[in-house]
Amino acid sequence: MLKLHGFPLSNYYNLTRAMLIEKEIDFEEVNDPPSQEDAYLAKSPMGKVPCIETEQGFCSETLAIAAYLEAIKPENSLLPADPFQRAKTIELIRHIELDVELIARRCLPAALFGATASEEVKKSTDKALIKGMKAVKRLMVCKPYAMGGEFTLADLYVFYSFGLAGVITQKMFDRDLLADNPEIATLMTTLAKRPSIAQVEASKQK
Ligand SMILES: N[C@@H](CCC(=O)N[C@@H](CS)C(=O)NCC(=O)O)C(=O)O
Repeated sequence: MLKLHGFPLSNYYNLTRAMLIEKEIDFEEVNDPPSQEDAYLAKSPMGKVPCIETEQGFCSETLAIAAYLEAIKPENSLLPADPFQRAKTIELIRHIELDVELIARRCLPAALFGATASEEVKKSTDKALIKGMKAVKRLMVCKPYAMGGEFTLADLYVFYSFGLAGVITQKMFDRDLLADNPEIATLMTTLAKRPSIAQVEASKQK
């Protein structure tokens, strides 16, 4: 059986758990926090979570894991069949990850772990986040899902990446990441009720 390594404090681990549930793929969870130890780096070369363990070996990076899962089980697809729509879905995912989540993460140690961020870092992060949100807003359809009528992998990124970026934005800049984006805020509420996401979120409370 496929094994998922990581820990539930990670939004990417939770995103991947929801993805496996959506695709109805059985998996076993292995509690593995991020680590720079050689033993873990052999599984995930940057020491990040999640990674999966298959009969052929380990694979890290959530988008790579998603591609693998789509290939081994095309049913319950989380990517549109139409090639252009599929490319647009991945385009949105990349912008969410690179231009919102990773930008917000610059302030993660200060927002959640008591570190300090310089005024310069705070200012440049806030500015880049506003730019990134404008970019993703241009791509998002929100009728009702991120890419339109179909629930896709992009919705899982919306929920888990904006969730984390929202917490950081509130703490660091005292503003609501989605204040100017009511359609995305409505989508977040819809996504919270999605059974796969609700199941993952409920398991975090235990
Ligand atoms: N690009 C990676 C991001 C994964 C990631 O950032 N994981 C975080 C936890 S949410 C982590 O392991 N951080 C530890 C580190 O950066 O060393 C993916 O798509 O899976």
